[in-house]
Amino acid sequence: MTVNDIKNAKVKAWVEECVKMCEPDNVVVCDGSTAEYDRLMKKCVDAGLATPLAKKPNSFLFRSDPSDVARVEKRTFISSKTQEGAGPTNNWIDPTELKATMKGLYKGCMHGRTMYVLPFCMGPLGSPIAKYGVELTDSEYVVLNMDIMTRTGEKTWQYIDDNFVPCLHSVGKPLNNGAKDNGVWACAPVEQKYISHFPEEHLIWSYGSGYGGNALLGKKCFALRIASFIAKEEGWLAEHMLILKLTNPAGEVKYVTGAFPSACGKTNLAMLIPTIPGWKVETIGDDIAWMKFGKDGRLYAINPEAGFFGVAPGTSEVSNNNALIAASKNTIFTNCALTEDGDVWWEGIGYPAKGKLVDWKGNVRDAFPKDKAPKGEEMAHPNARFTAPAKQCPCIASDWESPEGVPISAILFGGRRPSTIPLVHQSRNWAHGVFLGSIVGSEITAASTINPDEVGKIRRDPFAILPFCGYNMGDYFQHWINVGKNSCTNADKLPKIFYVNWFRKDDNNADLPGGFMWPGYGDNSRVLAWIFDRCDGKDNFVETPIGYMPKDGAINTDGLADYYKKTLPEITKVDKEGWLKEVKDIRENHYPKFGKHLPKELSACLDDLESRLNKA
Ligand code: SAT
Ligand code: MN
Repeated sequence: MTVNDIKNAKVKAWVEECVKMCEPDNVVVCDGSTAEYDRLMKKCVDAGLATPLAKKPNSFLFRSDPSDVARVEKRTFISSKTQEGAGPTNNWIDPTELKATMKGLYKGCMHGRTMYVLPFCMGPLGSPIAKYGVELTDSEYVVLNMDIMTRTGEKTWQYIDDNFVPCLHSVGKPLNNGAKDNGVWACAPVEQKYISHFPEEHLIWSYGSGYGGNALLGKKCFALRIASFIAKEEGWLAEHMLILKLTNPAGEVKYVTGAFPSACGKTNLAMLIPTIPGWKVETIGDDIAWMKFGKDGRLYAINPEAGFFGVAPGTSEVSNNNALIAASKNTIFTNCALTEDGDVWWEGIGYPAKGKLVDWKGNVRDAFPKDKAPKGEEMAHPNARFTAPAKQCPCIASDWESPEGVPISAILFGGRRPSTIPLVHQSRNWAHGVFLGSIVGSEITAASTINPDEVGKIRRDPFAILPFCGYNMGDYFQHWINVGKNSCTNADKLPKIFYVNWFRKDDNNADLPGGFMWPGYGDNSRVLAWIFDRCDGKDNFVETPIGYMPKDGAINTDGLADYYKKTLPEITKVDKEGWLKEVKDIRENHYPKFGKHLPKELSACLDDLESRLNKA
């Protein structure tokens, strides 16, 4: 198929316009076949950009440029017509100005390269919730990853109409006069990177980065930033949430979504292996949920993605064996270390490496005797990733591709908070739940910054969507409030909302591995079980100033190490002083940012929380 064969006139005209601007040497319309995947991968291997892994069938390792290892939030723009439209938490440039700047960069940017035309679907093909896009890119790496992360290929064209989302991407490194990449990852310097969104036009322009969320435009750019804007217009929710299926020992099923910032364990939670007998967790999605009300008044979620772009470091047999199996074949690894016997290795993989390793920068080094390297000297970049097909996950739910989605009973919010926030608490009602989402904070991780000095600082990340909200965050809060109001006749059908924190720390307690007061991973099933029963209205809670919390003995502790049994009371009580500080920070530093866009329901919740704490 060639560009001339594209039936939709709008798509064809847009592709032709971009070809004229970017001036690629060739244009290829992708067919999504295995033969095409193999051909493009071979091109990457021959060019010295990818290494086949002897130990993992049909799997390859890429090393990116050291400046192109994560999303670049400072270079990410929500270019709505007005700055108010983008709101206080997004970078904004006037769309006319931004387009002029970027057109200057795009002019001739694909010299010496091929432009790939890649039609894709976010969501199960033909699902009433799914949406369609076309990505134009000059990166084979992007095509290969999009093949895993989205539904692509010729069959997609029949669904693509004038509502498609145009996604233009270039690595921003033209090869003039026969220049070659010579095995070096192509990208532009940081100040020339632009990850731009024009929400009113449902348009994405990305330039200068080949990495993850900057370049696989179906993911953060479309499925979150553009989709959140569309969702507000259309009355649904596009969220940075995992989706899991939870079955209790009686065989009853509930579906749960959870919003956590990047690299806070969404993939691990979505694939958790429960440590309490009789419970089962299966995966629907690990990063993004699109939720719409069904005819029965319940909220239904689909996973718009088809693969996992998971953080590799820290993934081990203990932390997430299901992810290891999902990524054991047909997987792309990025910025992991390479072993002598042709396998990947990373910090926290669960065993020390032997002999020599090629680190993520391409240097050959002696393996460390332990499975952890000093900060800054890691063999794998802390944001190294695996891109694996979701269907390879051993715990993928049988209904993960259900076109109408799965009905959601509970929504979790969480982040990395070493103090104050307890293990779990439940909101009193929907508006209070929106309040909890709005105050989420977390330590910064390597996924959200390319500056290692920022890692570990706490920032507010409302709904874990701070870097991914395509419009004014105050209006986004209001949208959530409205969603609850619109279904007020069905308030009992709305999901229940919880705030969890697996990351409380006590650095003075030598018993605790890593200083963490809760084991996390499979033991989070103990909290999920409490949440499950809460959804059924069981009497397993106490009322506190911050919401409903587990009553004594309501969290199953069978088989939990003694030192965690000792920390449990501490992390399941209200830290009054800590919360009063929290209230002060929200009142002085967080909420004022949103000005008149802040819903009055949220200031009311804040006042209410403060007075309840003071009375306690
Ligand atoms: O944005 S990425 O897709 O690169 C990963 C993440 O930050 O969640
Ligand atoms: Mn994410």
